[in-house]
Amino acid sequence: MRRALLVVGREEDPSEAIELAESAGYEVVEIERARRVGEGRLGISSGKAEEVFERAREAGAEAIIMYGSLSSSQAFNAMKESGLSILDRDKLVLEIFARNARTPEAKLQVKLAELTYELPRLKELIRRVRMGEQPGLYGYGEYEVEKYYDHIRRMRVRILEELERYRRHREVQRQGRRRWGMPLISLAGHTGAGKTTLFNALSNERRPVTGRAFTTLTTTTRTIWLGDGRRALLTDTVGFLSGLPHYMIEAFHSTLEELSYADAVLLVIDASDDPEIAARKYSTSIEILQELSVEQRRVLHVLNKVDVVGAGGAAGLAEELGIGDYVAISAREGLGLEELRRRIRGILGLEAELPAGARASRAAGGARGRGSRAGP
Ligand SMILES: Nc1nc2c(ncn2[C@@H]2O[C@H](COP(=O)(O)OP(=O)(O)OP(=O)(O)O)[C@@H](O)[C@H]2O)c(=O)[nH]1
Ligand SMILES: [Mg+2]
Repeated sequence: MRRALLVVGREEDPSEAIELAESAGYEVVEIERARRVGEGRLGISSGKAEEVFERAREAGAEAIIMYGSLSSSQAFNAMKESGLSILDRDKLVLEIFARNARTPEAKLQVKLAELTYELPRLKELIRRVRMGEQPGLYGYGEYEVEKYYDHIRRMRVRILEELERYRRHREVQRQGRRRWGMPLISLAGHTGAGKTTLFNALSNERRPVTGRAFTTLTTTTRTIWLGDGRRALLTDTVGFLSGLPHYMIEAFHSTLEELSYADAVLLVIDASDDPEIAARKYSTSIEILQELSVEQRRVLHVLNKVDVVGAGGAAGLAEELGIGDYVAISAREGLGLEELRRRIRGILGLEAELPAGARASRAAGGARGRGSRAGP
């Protein structure tokens, strides 16, 4: 693993930063706290920067992760003065994407995000070469750097065209599936919520689950049984992350678009998170679903990992997040899946509508039935 020094804001909880750093293949050898990441000409105050660069060299780090957003010139200055590679949060996420992209489409999506990240930085480089501040890229001068910039721009356009072909292919596939008449269900939620674990549990698949961020970058679709002899198609997709810049979400558009067309969306929430972290992840998820025009009535909230927090813990979190209606499950332990299937049938309109009275008495009967079975 590559060694990195991590810089976080003074008040910030470093756990997410450490998780992402590890997911990108870095071992965090030291954590430094700056007043704010993203200020001054070096991304942190000059006094602090001097100290951080020194510590990083002493610790044998090859990279400094400044956990925030750096402008192109801040990143350049810090790289020049420290002699180490400098990553901000976006760059760190891009490295995770690059490590995890397996399919041709995922690789193109990641490339698109990387080039979009790169372009303003190249512009900054060109500006500096012009002003005679910088020798250029790998020793090349202004003309070569500008040519490189144009090359990147053209490459970006080509990738966009290729991705559009994938998107159309997906659309054709989707229409084919519609013709079979099977409802489409999509998983959604923050990275690490347990979407793939749930996907595997419902479909008897063995898609990779690692515990590192962004394990899943492409979609997989399988037929699942919903009980009552009903079937549906379930799709696993890329996870969300709070505070991602819009262009990164845009890059994964054709993958995320699956959510727009789903008849039901299972919004998976990690119930074992601290309420504050859970709240941030939840509001990010809701924003992205809104952006993808997913209607509320198609969304089923699924509180996962109840094996860790228990039903009471899940209920407490649901109340904090203002979620009135949810299903509590443990995807890993297979708890609550029957109820989940029943609720999915409900959202898809596959349950015969019972008059309210009949429903209440059936529910009461069910409860009595369970009670008597559990008794001596
Ligand atoms: N305790 C517990 N852990 C779980 C449960 N479900 C998933 N996990 C763990 O949570 C981590 C993330 O699970 P994944 O299924 O990969 O999560 P994901 O939402 O697919 O993540 P991305 O693919 O990165 O978006 C893994 O370490 C799982 O073993 C659960 O019900 N209980
Ligand atoms: Mg996954």
